[in-house]
Amino acid sequence: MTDDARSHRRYNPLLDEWVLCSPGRLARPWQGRTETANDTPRASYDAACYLCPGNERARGARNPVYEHTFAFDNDFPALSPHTGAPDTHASHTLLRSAPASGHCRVICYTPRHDTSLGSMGTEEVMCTIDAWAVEHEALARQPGTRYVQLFENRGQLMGASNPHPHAQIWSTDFVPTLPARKARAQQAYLAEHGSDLLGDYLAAELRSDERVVTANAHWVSLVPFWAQWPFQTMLIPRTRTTTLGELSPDARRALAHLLGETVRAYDRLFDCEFPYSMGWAAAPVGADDGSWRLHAEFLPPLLRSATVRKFVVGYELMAEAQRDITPEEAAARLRAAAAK
Ligand code: H2U
Repeated sequence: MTDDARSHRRYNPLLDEWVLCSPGRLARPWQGRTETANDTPRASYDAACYLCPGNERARGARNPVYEHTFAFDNDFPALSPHTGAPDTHASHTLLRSAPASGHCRVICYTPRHDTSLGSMGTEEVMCTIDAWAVEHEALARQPGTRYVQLFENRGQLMGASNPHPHAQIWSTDFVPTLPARKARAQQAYLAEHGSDLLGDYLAAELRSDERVVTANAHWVSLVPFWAQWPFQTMLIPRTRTTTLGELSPDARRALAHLLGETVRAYDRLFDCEFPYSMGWAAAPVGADDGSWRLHAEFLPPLLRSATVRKFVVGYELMAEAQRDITPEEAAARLRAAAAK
């Protein structure tokens, strides 16, 4: 067994958890499930799409004939602005519940049904970034909002209900589990080292250059040292910022470039519309103490090809996150795809 193929664990300082890395396992035979690559070309307008301009949505509302971005209240929201159910299980300290309220919105990136962040022009991606920032700020301003999470599910494999390019944004009157862990980790790091965790991490990655996929004057895309998903990437700004709204016009343009490059590299890797969940990790609302650095995460499920995915099952569900291909190899393959 080569050194590279030796199993080891890597620490994720943002989530305070370990990932088991077992590079040798990729040699195992695969007779399990293969997915159907679902890349039938789409038309630029689909009369049956709930998100295309002018169309009626599932609950009867009609979309305007929008020309750039379009955001609306989710017709099937996971949270409502009214405070959730009272604590009905208080009869035992182990049976805890808590009220939860918030808003859920949908953001369409473009009227075109057949595009994506990888094929849209830079100006269009900038419009999308602006819409993300505006929506984030509007939800963050609402009284009681403590966190705003923006995410995009791309592809049926990741549960996207519709191929029209869009994201969802949910605000909550609580800081959800993972952002709360990230906040604690970044605060503890600042208290101990006097600098921000992701800033120091980025500096270390730029020195080694092993896991960087693509970079420009404002942003870096890399496969995190502790990545769980085979081709997971993280987009980190070179200057500490806490929300998209704080980005200068130059930083937004640079981000638009990097987003396009990232998604195109994914699409070239296995020659398919690469499925992923992508999301923005902004600081909790009104809580900037100098520790949090804005970042985006792409979590794509594909492992060996357009049709063989990673399953998070068994050991990973019971014991610890695990990956086969090393983050360094994943980064090298994504770098090559980005350079094509
Ligand atoms: P996903 O593709 O990630 O599921 O996002 C689409 C969202 O759009 C989903 O949350 C909403 C769904 O509830 N939606 C509407 O609000 N109205 C519709 O008519 C269709 C879909």
